[in-house]
Amino acid sequence: MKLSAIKKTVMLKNKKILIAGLANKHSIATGIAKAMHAQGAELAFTYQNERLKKNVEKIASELNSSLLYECDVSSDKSIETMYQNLSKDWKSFDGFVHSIGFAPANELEGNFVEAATRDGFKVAHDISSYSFTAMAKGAKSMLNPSSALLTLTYLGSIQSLPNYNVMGLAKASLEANTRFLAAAMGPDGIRVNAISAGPIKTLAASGVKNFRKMLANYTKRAPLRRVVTTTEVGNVAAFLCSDLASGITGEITYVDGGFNTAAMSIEEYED
Ligand code: NAD
Ligand code: 0WE
Repeated sequence: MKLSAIKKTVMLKNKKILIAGLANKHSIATGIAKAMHAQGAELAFTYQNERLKKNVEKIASELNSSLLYECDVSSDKSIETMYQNLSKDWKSFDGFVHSIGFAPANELEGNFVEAATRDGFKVAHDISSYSFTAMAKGAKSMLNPSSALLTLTYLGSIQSLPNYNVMGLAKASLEANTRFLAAAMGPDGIRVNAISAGPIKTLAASGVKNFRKMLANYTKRAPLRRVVTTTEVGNVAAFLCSDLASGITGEITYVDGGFNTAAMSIEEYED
């Protein structure tokens, strides 16, 4: 057979993927959902609360999905109910995307030592890291072999920067979580990975002091001299959840225009 006669296919054909963490059209989860849809995935969505339902419904319908479930990851009961409801529509599925992070706003401003509180630490680690484990635990019995789980992290896990504070600690935990989940679920053929995305102006970033200045700084140092888009993060997410990435697990993949690889740019050096 001629090579050109080989049937071309998309990366996520016959894959059912659950997306958690979509708040609006700017969300990283939205970029991921669009990319996965473009690669042929069937999608289902969770939303945090009634307030966000309409937004999620609109984007889901544009991506041919009417599978929506409420899930507040701070509650085991809410996660359990979500999976019970999902199981009525999907007997089994092929993975989920965890695009959820939260710390109380007062933790994300000013000197780390002064801003840190026991309760802020607890909330940040609970919502931003433990929830990934909790979602994996709940999904386990429904996941097909060759499933893939994915979460979103940030450079603040391995390098300090102003204001990110306790979220840096929570992301370090989330990355370790990714490796331990990969080790625990690998024997069942389930892969677990994280994408470390560069800064993107989403809802979670909109309240952050001097975020625009940070982006300007970023575009100076990043080898690509620009910020990344949710589309670019989405495309890598689609790859990592596809069988093309069947040999990759427990990894943190940077989608940041190379920022983490550069200590200084020529512009910074010469200024
Ligand atoms: P976003 O505000 O669009 O998404 C955050 C989501 O977390 C929201 O959908 C919100 O509903 C959800 N969430 C928070 N608490 C929850 C709870 N208790 N239960 C269920 N859901 C809850 O912002 P985003 O930037 O798309 O963030 C998605 C992920 O990407 C986060 O983990 C964030 O840390 C990570 N990330 C963001 C950036 C960035 O610069 N925007 C960079 C790297 C990583
Ligand atoms: O992970 C994030 C966002 C994290 C985040 C943002 C908020 C704002 C609103 C977590 N919790 C909250 N809680 C709120 O009440 N990012 C990677 C984006 C981000 O946030 C920063 C950053 C960057 C980058 C905060 C300070 C400094 C840099």
